[in-house]
Amino acid sequence: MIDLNTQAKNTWCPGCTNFLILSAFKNVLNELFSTGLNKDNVVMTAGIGCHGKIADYVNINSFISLHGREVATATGIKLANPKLTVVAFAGDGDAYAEGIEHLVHAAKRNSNITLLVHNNQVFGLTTGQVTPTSVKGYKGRSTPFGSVEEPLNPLSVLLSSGATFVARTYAGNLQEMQVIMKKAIQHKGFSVVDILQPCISFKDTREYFKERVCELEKNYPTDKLDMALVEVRSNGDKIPCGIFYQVQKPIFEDSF
Ligand SMILES: Cc1ncc(C[n+]2csc(CCOP(=O)(O)OP(=O)(O)O)c2C)c(N)n1
Ligand code: SF4
Ligand SMILES: [Mg+2]
Repeated sequence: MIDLNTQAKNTWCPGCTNFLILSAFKNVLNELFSTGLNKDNVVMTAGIGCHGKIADYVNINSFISLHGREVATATGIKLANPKLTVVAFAGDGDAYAEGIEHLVHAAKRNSNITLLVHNNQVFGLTTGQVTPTSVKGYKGRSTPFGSVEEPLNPLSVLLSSGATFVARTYAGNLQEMQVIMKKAIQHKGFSVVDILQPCISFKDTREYFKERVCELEKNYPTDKLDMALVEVRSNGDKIPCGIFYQVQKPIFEDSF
């Protein structure tokens, strides 16, 4: 077991579900180290926001980018040195608002990187403004009378853009989150995990998700794009989590 803790003081709100993502990532890294991955060959990038602080709390190579630029940075790092394992951490505001153009193109290119999105449905660090995934009616700093927009479905956008590994998980289910995170990192190609991550200070969705998240069926076929699009768009009482889609396609860095 490698000690991945750092000296940095953790400034997340006490009880924030980001702590679970941090634990899951450190556990997954240690599992990967025990099967041969070299710590020096791992790089994490992060955007700006509460999520971005995660780079301060893991003792590996890291690069905190501009807001919404963690995917562009990760793509560049991987292209410059393809032997590195590159994992980008983003917020929902970060990835799906400021950075969405980079996201779409990274998925289209099938860059061999992993993106983990802390989707808390708010701009957390700046105290609760609306983001593309905020629910209709959400009342926050920038929408005091309630958001009038329908939320974006990021996984539908990513599937349509060409991502070759698309998954959703819930930060409250640590074991499942770890399994999916590890498979995403091991996937050869652009992998993305939308992590439902309640922000307990500005949008506490813990009860909401606890009642609704469910696993995909055991025999769900992960190579059917049409089926994945239907599943990620499902809008019922339950919120399916798991790997919706995984296929092998030529990788950007190999073809470049
Ligand atoms: C280009 C740019 N726009 C706006 C900001 C201000 N800003 C800093 S953090 C943040 C919110 C981040 O929200 P999100 O990406 O969802 O991450 P969270 O804090 O929720 O983890 C914003 C708007 C900035 N730093 N840079
Ligand atoms: S504002 Fe929300 S996301 Fe940010 S640390 Fe606090 S609880 Fe976590
Ligand atoms: Mg957010």
